[in-house]
Amino acid sequence: MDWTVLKQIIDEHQTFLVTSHVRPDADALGSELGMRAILLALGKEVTIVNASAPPANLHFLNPDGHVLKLNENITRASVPKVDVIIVVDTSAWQQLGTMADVIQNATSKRVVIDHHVSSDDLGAIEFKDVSAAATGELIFEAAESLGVSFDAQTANALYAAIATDTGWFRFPSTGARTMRIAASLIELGAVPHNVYNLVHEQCSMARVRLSGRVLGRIQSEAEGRLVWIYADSADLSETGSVPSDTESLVNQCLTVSGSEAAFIAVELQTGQIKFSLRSRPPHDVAKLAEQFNGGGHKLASGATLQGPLKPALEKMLVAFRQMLQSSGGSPPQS
Ligand SMILES: [Mn+2]
Repeated sequence: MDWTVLKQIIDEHQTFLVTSHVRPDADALGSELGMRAILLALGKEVTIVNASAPPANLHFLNPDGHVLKLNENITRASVPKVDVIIVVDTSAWQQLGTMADVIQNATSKRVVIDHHVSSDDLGAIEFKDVSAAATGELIFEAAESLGVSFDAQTANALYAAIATDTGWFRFPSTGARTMRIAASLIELGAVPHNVYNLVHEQCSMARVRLSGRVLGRIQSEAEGRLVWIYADSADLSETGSVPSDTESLVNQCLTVSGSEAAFIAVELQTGQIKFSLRSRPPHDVAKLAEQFNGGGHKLASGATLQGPLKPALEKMLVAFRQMLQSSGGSPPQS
């Protein structure tokens, strides 16, 4: 990636707003905080505002409250009018939630730094690399080329960004580049076991109970090539869990031998059904998600359908059967 244009944009402007997608994950937050550190080091003013708050297990990434939530920590009217808006870890209007409108109504120059396949034209100068395992990698590389180093707290945030987006360095996106950057972050003060503990080992009893209940009804389709689960509103209310407690359950489906694709459907309080979709190569669930106005990565994507649950599940099952039929994949072992 050539970062000279980014350097130029930063050199020529003074005020920046950094934002990312709704329901920000560690890559979104780590990338925002990394970008903030870069801009501060270069003497710029920067504000981070998102449409939604970080999930509880990622609050540790934002101990000083630098990541603001629109309409909660900052009113729309007080979002600063900046020279440049930098969008990290998404390039889809829909993923920006209520921030989409803020961006559209601003006269600021726009920059996108992202690694997702799905993308809209945000009218931005794009720094996009779909081969990057995380946007955090791109932020690290941008910092290197701009001659900026990170303190331990920011190194931890970027380590969290990369570790979580690669499933702790095991997804196919993990390469030598990923490991080199992770090593550099450790040298800067990131502590891997602390990050893992804070992200994954602070669960409520409700969350673990929910996972037992939901995984207890795991089902397969298409001779075991598709494995899927759902969580309905009773699962959430009776265990005392929240929708974000279902995160990562879908990955359990892909641990079943012979599985090539997986999904979880989660019934939200709004009545909408939120799907998280997973696949192994050569299947492409980003393309599948697009049928439902969703998107994401080839191997991990998402889409939200209208309820009720049952017809939404049926629609999704049809789409998966079609995908499995058309992209073949490995035949079951005999
Ligand atoms: Mn990401």
